[in-house]
Amino acid sequence: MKKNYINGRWSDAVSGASRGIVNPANGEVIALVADSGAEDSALAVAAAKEAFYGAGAWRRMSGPNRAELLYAVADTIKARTEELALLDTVNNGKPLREARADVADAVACFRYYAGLIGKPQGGVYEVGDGFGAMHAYCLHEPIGVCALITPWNYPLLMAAWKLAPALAAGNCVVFKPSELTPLSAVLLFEIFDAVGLPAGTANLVLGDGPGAGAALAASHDVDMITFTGSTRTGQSIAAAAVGNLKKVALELGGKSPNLIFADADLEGAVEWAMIGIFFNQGEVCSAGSRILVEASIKPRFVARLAERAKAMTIGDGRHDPDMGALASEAQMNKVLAAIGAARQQGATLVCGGERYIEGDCARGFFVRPTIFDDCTGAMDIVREEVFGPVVTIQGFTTEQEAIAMANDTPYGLAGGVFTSDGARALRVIKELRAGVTWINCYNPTFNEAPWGGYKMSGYGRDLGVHGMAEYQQVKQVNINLQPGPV
Ligand code: TXE
Repeated sequence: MKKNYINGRWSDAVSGASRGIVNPANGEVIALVADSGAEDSALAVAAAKEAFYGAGAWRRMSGPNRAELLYAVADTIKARTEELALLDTVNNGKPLREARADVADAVACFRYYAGLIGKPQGGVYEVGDGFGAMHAYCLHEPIGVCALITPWNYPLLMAAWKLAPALAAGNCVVFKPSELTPLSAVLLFEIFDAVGLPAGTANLVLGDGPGAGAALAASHDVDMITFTGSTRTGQSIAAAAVGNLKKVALELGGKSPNLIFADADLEGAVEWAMIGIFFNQGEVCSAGSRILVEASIKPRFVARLAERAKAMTIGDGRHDPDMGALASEAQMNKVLAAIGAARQQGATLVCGGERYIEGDCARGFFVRPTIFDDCTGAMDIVREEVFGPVVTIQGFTTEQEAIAMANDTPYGLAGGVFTSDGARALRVIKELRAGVTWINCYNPTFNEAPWGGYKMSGYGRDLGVHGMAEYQQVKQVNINLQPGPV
């Protein structure tokens, strides 16, 4: 039985409840984990609070020592790559090579933030002389107790995206992974324990959203909450956070446009569009799920994309197919329902459109790569996030029309443009209301660059120096340079 990690000790849920963790490739229960509730979150928050405001071992630790521990975390993750990758594959369904790439990214993320510790921060200001000669500077301080809640599509990587900067900044944290995919997080916390993070610095609560998660959002002892997941849950977290005005950072859903102009390299655009929508089974917040393609090349583009999609291998992630299982039965059913609604609303099914049940896959939660053509902006399949291997195609004739269609969404996480006209690429990107954009590529993500959305895709940024700043307060210090009466 996998347990919570609170105040440096492994513990069962207070209620004693447990949950079976399922391999979505075959429906088998592969582990039992603590199924925690609000009372467990409260214990974890109390431990983080004492560690931060009481003992203060982590925030008072010198920068180089804190960095050394985070480098040790990175080294140990790297050394245990195969174990971690296999856990994410059997728990999430993704192909093993993609899980290995996630582990490599997680290693790089811990190294990046360990490296940021001690880099110049803040500023020194010449200030007005209304009170005589004065001088000001800024301190960047940890926020305090941070609650971090992550989804099930990138179990280890999302943990790294949030834990690495939060810890590098000197905070004490309570981490709640998705109740569906907690296994790699448990191993990550074994690594924290092994490298010797001070007790209470990083706490792990295994439980669901309405129980363990909502309690973190509502707690008045949590100073900041950061969340990646659905827009609806993000809204409920933001509402609960109002109670003590804790800081909130949200990375939410998307319905991101991928614009293909007629002058683009067609083969390259098709390959990137495949990565844009079918990588990680399409369970990617930035997925290029709306392809907008110039009418003159649409038939050729769709034919080639369909040819590539139909050729994809599907299967148990451990055998490294092109595409693995969706993360859960519920997610598969959500995707199949969206496909059914699209057909009813008149979208033309080009390929896929059904559950994949060949061979051993009949027991798992697989969906064939699906392309819908002749879509309109009024259809649910174009408006709502599916979070699966389903892409819509719409045609356009002018740049203006393409931009208007791209921005016709409540979301604003990502977007891409393919063209050989450099000035047009820059023009279009400038008009896109989205936080993450690509030119002549789609989906590559880097620890060094900020990640986050506009509009209902949330606010705040993961990664880069912006990601570290999210977990910091800024304090101004004003110094009177001439003691004595004003
Ligand atoms: O997400 P939830 P679900 C989208 C995607 C998907 C849909 C539903 O469209 O089909 O959301 O997925 C925790 N207070 N994305 O229902 O509920 C929960 O325990 C605090 C996009 O699984 O958002 C888990 O840890 N926490 C996305 C996390 O929220 C709560 C990734 C995500 O679950 C909570 C995932 C509450 N009241 C889904 N309720 C992306 N942006 O990458 C749930 N949680």
